[in-house]
Amino acid sequence: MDFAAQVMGVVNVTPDSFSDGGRYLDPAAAVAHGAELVAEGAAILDVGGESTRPGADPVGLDEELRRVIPVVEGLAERVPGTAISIDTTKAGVARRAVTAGAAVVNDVSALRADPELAGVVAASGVACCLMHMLGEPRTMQDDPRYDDVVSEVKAFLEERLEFAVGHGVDEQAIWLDPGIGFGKTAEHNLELLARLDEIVALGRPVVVGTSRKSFLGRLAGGRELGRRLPGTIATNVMALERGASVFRVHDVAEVVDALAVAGATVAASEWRGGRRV
Ligand code: HH2
Repeated sequence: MDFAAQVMGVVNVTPDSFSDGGRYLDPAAAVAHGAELVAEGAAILDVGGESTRPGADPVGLDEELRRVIPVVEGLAERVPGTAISIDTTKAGVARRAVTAGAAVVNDVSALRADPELAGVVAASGVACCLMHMLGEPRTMQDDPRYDDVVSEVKAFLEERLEFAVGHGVDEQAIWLDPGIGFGKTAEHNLELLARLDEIVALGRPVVVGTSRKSFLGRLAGGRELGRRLPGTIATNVMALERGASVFRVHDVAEVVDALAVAGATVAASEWRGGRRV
């Protein structure tokens, strides 16, 4: 099994993101933060200009462009060997971000929000992350229900994968994400993490984003944002063990270390007396 985990560092250029809103609104601050995350071991930087936290208001195209494009341009110059991901649902943002140097489009709507985004991804040949979300950010946490969350998320991702390929996106460039916290209760999140191997079985790299999310705080007895790193590490280590490939986090240095140790331990468990068992 290959445990070449890649850490995706989060660079939010928003006033209202749930954990770091307003900290990196100035492009220079966002670029400096991204460079710091790369020095800490991030292989990918995910630049976002629209918060998707529960209850967040949508952002218009011009405002989103104004926030993210200078940051993508700045990062492309400052950390040229790093893959830059643009976290957007808009074709207009993805198009400009790719021109500015982005190599990944991370779409939390899985190509449902903007009918033109699939074409932009296909034409530019960049990688694309398709994420599951039930409902839309404003209302997604209002009593989400599933019969079997894992089977339903898996069927959704399979359908979106087919949709993307049908619209000319190279299958090899597609990543899948169960969308932890996007229209899910804590129990749904836990079941998705526990049975992540079923999503991995779809055969595409799986991305997980648990970083600092509220269910981690609740499970640990009511931890505020600043005290959710242990839960972030625990869930990312478990996701690694179940075959995830990309780990989207705010606290890069700590997660890189945890995944290095966890990955080495999993690899050691597969070898006995110099032989793979
Ligand atoms: N989570 C968030 C945003 N984008 N993309 C993927 N692929 N997977 C995720 O789990 C994911 C994501 C939410 O986190 P954050 O960016 O910190 O907050 P906000 O949406 O408030 O900006």
